[in-house]
Amino acid sequence: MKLSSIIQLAAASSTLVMMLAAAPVSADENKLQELKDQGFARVAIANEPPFTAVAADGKVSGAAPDVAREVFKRLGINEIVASISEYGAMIPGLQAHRHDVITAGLFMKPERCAAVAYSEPILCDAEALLVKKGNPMGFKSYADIAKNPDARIGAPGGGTEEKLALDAGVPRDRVIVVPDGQSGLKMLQDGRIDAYSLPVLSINDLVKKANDPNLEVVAPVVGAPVYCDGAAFHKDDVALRDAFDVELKKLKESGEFAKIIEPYGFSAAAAMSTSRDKLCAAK
Ligand code: 6CS
Repeated sequence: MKLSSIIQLAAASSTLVMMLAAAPVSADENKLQELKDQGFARVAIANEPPFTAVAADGKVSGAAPDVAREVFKRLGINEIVASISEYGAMIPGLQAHRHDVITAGLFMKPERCAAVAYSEPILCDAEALLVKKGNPMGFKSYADIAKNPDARIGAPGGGTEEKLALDAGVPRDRVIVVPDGQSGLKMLQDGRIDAYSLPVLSINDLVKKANDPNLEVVAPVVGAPVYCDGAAFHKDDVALRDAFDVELKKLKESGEFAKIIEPYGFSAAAAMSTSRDKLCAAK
């Protein structure tokens, strides 16, 4: 090869190397840096203990924000700033960039997995029904509620329990959207609904605080799956999600993950025994 050609080739390849070196970091990789510069991550929560909770002084706790806070700290993002949202509004809020991540016990299901970038599993739980003492209508499943034309069930708007009831055949006008646990409890006590459905740990927390002997918990709801949540990121923020997963894995392996979630009643083993891929594929 002539010397002049070798020189041209060398010049071309060094230009190429310089172009690649200067290539801008993709928007995806930038998101982590953006949050580090911002100093906090904006998280969507529901205020449904023990998954998520906001105290009277505004302090945010609950297993999901506590795990997220610890993981983000290890990523160099020292604070989380929470906003309360209805479950059905969380994904649209994330897609509209009003939140950086959903850390609320938003259970992984195929349709949600298609809309967000979930982390690996964090909090798992079965479903429960809160009913009057003695379970007078004999509910064991959502199908039982469907079969009784007088039965009304309360559930979070856009939540898993609302969809399970509708899918079991409960007509829309007998599935009552309930904004929060206290409202659901009151509606049941006042006889405006005949069952209130949330995950088992949420119902148990509500009953413990209600101190009402006329309540009974039906758990688990027969035929309903055990679900697990993950932190849910915008579809464009896969690099941030992957960085979150690296630190979440270390937390799980060190035993610190269990130390955070098990005092709330969650099982670290349950989350570590499954995966995002399995949960997102589940029917
Ligand atoms: O993911 C959901 O839709 C459900 N997750 C929790 C923690 N509570 C109720 C909600 O429907």
